[in-house]
Amino acid sequence: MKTPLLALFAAFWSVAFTPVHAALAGFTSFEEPTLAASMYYTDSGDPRVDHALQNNPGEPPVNYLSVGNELGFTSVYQDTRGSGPGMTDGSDISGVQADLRATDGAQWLRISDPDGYMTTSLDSLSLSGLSNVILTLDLYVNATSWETSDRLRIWVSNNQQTELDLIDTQGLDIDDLNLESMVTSFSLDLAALGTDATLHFGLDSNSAQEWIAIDNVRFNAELSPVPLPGAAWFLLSAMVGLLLTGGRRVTPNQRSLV
Ligand SMILES: [Ca+2]
Ligand SMILES: [Ca+2]
Ligand SMILES: [Ca+2]
Ligand SMILES: [Ca+2]
Repeated sequence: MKTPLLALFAAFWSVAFTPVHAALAGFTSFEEPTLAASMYYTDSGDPRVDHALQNNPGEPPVNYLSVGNELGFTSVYQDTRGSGPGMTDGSDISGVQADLRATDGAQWLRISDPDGYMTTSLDSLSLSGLSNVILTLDLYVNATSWETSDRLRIWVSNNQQTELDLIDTQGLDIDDLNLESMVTSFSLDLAALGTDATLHFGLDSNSAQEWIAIDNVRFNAELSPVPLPGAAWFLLSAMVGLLLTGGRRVTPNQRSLV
């Protein structure tokens, strides 16, 4: 009787007190998109009109459809400068690029000289069933002469329009922020977002040397234990209770003697 009793206890304990498990809820290192022959991305859209950016044959991908491992992403351009060529000038090294400075693997995502505002957004990630979700990523900022009119923003949003910034240099000069020519790692607790998270990278700049790159994006989390339905709790408790009294079970003969 002892062996099955102990086994049932062990099963009961493992179900009742399942520990949380660390999990990688989502990630991208920009290793899956296929590298292009050219480093240069040339937008075929109208730079005076805000629009989604398209992938162009032979050019670095600015959009990626996930195949189930790395998160996918899409990119948009906004005309914040009013008079520039936007991303149509053929000299913008944007999209997924191979680079020895990539902090994970061999590729990263770069945004360069959009002459406007380019934003790349990752696929929305469901946070349901997760707890203690921590977002981490690496940012590289090129060293050049930035101006206050340039803006670097990395933020996370949810479907309720809540936004959390990892960095926003609006009104500041990137020259003054100790970010240039180095990798800066960011970490953000996403508890305030609730059920979903969408990560965005944005750069508004207007010079070929004004560029940033992102790599090694990870959403680390803990898997919440799945609560047992009430009926399962009742059944498990009843089985354990039955076995606990098994050594004193009343037989038909004994009952007749009482
Ligand atoms: Ca990478
Ligand atoms: Ca440009
Ligand atoms: Ca500088
Ligand atoms: Ca500038």
